[in-house]
Amino acid sequence: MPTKTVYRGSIDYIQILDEKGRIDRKFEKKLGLTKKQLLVMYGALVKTRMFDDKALKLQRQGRLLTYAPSSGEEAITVGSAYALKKDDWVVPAYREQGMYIVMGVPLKYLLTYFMGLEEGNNLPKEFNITPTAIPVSTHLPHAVGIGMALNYNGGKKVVITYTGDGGTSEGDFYEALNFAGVYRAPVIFVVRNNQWAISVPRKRQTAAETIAQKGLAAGIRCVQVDGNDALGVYYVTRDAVERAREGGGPTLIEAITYRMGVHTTADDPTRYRSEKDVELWKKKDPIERLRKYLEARKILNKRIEANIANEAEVEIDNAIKEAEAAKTNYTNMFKYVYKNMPNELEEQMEYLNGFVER
Ligand SMILES: Cc1ncc(C[n+]2csc(CCOP(=O)(O)OP(=O)(O)O)c2C)c(N)n1
Ligand SMILES: [Mg+2]
Repeated sequence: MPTKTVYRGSIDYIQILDEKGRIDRKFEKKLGLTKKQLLVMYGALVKTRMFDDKALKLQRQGRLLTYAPSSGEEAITVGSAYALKKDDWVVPAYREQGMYIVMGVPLKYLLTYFMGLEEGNNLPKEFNITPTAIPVSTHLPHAVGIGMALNYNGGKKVVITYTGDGGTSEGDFYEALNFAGVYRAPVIFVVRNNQWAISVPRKRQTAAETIAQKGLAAGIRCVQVDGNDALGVYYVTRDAVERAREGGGPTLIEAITYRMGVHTTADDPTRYRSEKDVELWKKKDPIERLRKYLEARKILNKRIEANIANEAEVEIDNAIKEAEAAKTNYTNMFKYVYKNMPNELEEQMEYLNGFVER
């Protein structure tokens, strides 16, 4: 028998649209989204999926380097970014295509990045979005640092940052949560739990029942959401953003989804997982779900659907043309690592200069 219980935690789960696209009525009013806003959100999901399909084809044709698709996970990045203001900060990893689309970043930047050109990271000044971070979770302490700076400056902006289920096994993840909790930094951590870290399944990452509960030990609000429900993700993120703006500190959101395709174009999932799960998750598709709901409300019809697809296609095709015409200055990859370039980098740059001239 204990003398007393000193802590008891619980994790709430939110789903607003079920797998058949039926809405939970008690949330519909609270969401307060207009028909136009719902269509914009739907359009962003469709554009993200189309971008992915195109990018995969480009990679197979040798026109992009390694690419990390987000197919099936679009509701997480679209729904969460939709809760932000344009000048909020975003600290992404590498599978957040939907976020860039919602924030209005021209698609040529994403393509240029995946073509291996550093210029793709150099977004127009109007965006407070840090460069793509491939090293898993190393960007999370940076997000917290930005949050602490925002607090220090006394503003009302927030930071959102993304990582994967595997990313929550990293020390950087726990360190970031700890600092965010202690300093009540206005940071929203979004974990895209797609069940896989390349070939390592979620069960081999952690014995914890939920990933969300990892925030409890850091004294952080945490919540789990159906990551294939764009409205649910939007709702929990908006709540977290509002709290953070008002000084309520950080939130950890675990969004449950499934990685429908390859980890990256360098991966072959048939070597380590069964297609059965993929088939099961197809029925939970985030785009289908919102489409069914919008059709039932007569917000979406075949004509609007065709317009959305046409507009997205033109935008993506133009972005490909722009990206393929982009010029690169390879010295950029040396220039912005340190404020003052150390000798060894300078030597490497000079070596490459000689190589290029030959
Ligand atoms: C620090 C570090 N270790 C290993 C890798 C190689 N790597 C790239 S992605 C990845 C798995 C990440 O899985 P998860 O966090 O679940 O994100 P997902 O790719 O599923 O979106 C690994 C191990 C890396 N990029 N950085
Ligand atoms: Mg993962």
